[in-house]
Amino acid sequence: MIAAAPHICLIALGANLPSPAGLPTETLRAALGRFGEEMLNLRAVSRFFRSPAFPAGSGPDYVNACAIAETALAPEDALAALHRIEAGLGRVRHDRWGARGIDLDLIAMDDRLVPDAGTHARWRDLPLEQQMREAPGHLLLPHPRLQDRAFVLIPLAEIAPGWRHPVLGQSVREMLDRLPDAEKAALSPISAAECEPPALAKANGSD
Ligand code: PH2
Ligand code: MG
Ligand code: MG
Repeated sequence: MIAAAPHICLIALGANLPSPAGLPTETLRAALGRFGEEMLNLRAVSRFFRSPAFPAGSGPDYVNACAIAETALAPEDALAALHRIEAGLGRVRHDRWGARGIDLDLIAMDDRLVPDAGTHARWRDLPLEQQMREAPGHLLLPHPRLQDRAFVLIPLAEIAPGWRHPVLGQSVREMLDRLPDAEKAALSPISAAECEPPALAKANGSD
């Protein structure tokens, strides 16, 4: 039997509280170390960045990063896998946008639009005030706020600058270029010694 072509997942990682794995940099490393056992084969990891919490003043600074993983899982199953990794690292879901010890967001899978163009447009265009109150009860891909978030686009531009948004038609690099300079300047890379990523899976290995 010929195996189905794997999907490329873009995943954003964030943490701004300690977890059972330790400080945010240690928690992100621990999360990345668990991808393989969830059939998410790690292919690339960005540097780790410190970024002020959004909305401003909502909590301690975050550590943010992005990763590329290859998987044969369907989108809902990849999301469930990320939720299991979060749960294994002590994530308890509290407030929307509240401080958290680990947050793993599925940002995109290939160039899929999930669930459909109309639903996606409604969430993408939601006014900020409503974004604070409403959360979609289902998976949306690409992540509806991707194009707005320097803390996602800056790390993502290190590993997937040419990935193109299936609705907006812009690459990661182009979306990043459109963000205000002040938002981009607020992120700073964390020294390599503090956040060395785990070894990547071999691209041609038996994983
Ligand atoms: N995640 C949030 C809310 N605010 N701010 C930063 N800087 N980084 C995040 O990852 C982040 C946030 C909700 O998931
Ligand atoms: Mg998030
Ligand atoms: Mg999340």
